[in-house]
Amino acid sequence: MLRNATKARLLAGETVFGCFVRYAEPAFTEFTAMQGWDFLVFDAEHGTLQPRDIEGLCRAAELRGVTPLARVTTNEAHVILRFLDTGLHGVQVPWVNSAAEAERAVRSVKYEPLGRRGLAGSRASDWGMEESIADYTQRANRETLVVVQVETQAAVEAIEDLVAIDGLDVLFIGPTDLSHSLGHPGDLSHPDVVAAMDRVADTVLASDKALGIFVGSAAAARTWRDRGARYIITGTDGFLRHGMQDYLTQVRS
Ligand code: 3PY
Ligand code: MG
Repeated sequence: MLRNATKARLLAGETVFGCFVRYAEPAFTEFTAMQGWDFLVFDAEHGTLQPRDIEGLCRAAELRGVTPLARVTTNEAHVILRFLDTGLHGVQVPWVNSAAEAERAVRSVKYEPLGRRGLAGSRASDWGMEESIADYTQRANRETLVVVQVETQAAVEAIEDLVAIDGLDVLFIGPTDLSHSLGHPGDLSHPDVVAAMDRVADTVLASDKALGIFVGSAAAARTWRDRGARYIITGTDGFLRHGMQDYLTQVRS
């Protein structure tokens, strides 16, 4: 039964912390969920996760009371549908560069009258066994989180239009792709990249949408939290890498 605690916390003005997961092993998701995250984002954009994997990962996250989301591969209705049918509580859509693309993402996620998401019995609707399909569609429209990634120069230039789109919950800065798009791949502290992120942040913070961002460290998370970002994601790989390297450095010194 879909009850999106992360969306409820965002609507209450709170800040939520999440983590990308790229591995298809449900036990790893369950273990990660038990660390106390608000939400996990199964990353199908970068990596090998498929909807079939994600259905199992959703169960593992729900079992531990953590909101399951996925970053989908692309902004296409038939692709987003296959992810959402697994029972995800929302999606994060990469490379959304214009108001029309943001509207397309919302239409793919929402049922009538807000969108055109394909309707059938699936895990998302408890196969129609818990409530009527009509009630399910209205609940899904309320509960499902829509996050779009702002990670190109075009998206930065369209940011005033993007924040005006109904049905979007979070505008999420993707710093790495943004640096690439601006001609400074990987240089997140280049003045052009900083200026672009500032423009996006200021515009989103002045709107009724939540600001999201990817961070590589707790220090960066705190900086963005203090600035007003309320949907903050890091990744499991950084923890694994630093923990392992730290251990090996200590035992070999
Ligand atoms: C980026 O930095 O491009 C991202 O998409 C982060 O998640
Ligand atoms: Mg990106």
